[in-house]
Amino acid sequence: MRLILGYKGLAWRSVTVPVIMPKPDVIALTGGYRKTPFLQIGADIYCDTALMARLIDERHPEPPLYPQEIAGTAQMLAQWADTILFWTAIPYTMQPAGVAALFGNAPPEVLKAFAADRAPFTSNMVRQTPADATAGLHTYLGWLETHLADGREFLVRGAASIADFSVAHCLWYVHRAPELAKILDGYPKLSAWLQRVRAFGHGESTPMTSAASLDIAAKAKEHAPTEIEAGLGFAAGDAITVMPVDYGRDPVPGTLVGLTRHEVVIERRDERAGTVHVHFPRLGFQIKHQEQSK
Ligand SMILES: N[C@@H](CCC(=O)N[C@@H](CS)C(=O)NCC(=O)O)C(=O)O
Repeated sequence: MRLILGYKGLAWRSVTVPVIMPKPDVIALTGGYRKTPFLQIGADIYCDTALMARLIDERHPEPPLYPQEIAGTAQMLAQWADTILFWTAIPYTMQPAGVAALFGNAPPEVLKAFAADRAPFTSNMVRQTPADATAGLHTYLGWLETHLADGREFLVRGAASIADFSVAHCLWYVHRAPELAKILDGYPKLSAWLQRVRAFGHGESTPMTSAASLDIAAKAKEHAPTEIEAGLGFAAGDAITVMPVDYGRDPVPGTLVGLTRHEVVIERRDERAGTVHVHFPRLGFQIKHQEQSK
């Protein structure tokens, strides 16, 4: 997301959230969605990078994230990166050399608390061993290298797109641990491409506290306009829950105020953040009537 903000040349404010639960100020805004990152504009909260990227592109169309002629391929590649490549990069980075680079000299309690916090995320997966993840990552890096074999600058037909940012995100994890980053040396075109994407920078970011963020939500006078498309199975005012289907499956309850093929929006009230609209992508999220989800 930061590279996308850099690509678009945007100024933004940044709130650092806790690495593990509890995250009371996050939950005040999202209603129970705990993943990082999310985006706030006033009292509208946008969860998941797929939706955040779409929103930023709608508000700031140039340069485009989804150039028309490659939008389909770019989004398929981005979805592959966000799921398959991500869940190969993570176990690859979580081997001892990666953990040492990420956590430095943190005491063992910190590592234990982190492992316990994330354990439910992978409880339904066959966890890749370092050997599995290394083999898988080599295969995927090889595939990506072939995309760039003709000397193109960016992954899909040479034009920068969402695909570049989704893939770069996964390789950022790999890149942060110098010992493990050596795996990239075997892929010179991909390494040069990663430099190119990272050169977009992060835009202009100013730190802000979570208290200030809650205050902005509480003081906002209006919400972004939403619509409920007919024929999608739910009606305005329905009491629903929205839940990611992959991992971190915390259902968020609220009143339906927006539903399209792209997003679902619920309204909820929080003592500190006021009346908040929480937006989720439709894809990859389950919507249920509240009585069904009990
Ligand atoms: N599909 C989500 C995935 C986000 C995700 O898995 N984030 C990780 C950190 S990179 C996370 O939330 N970990 C748990 C946490 O931060 O509490 C997205 O694209 O935003």
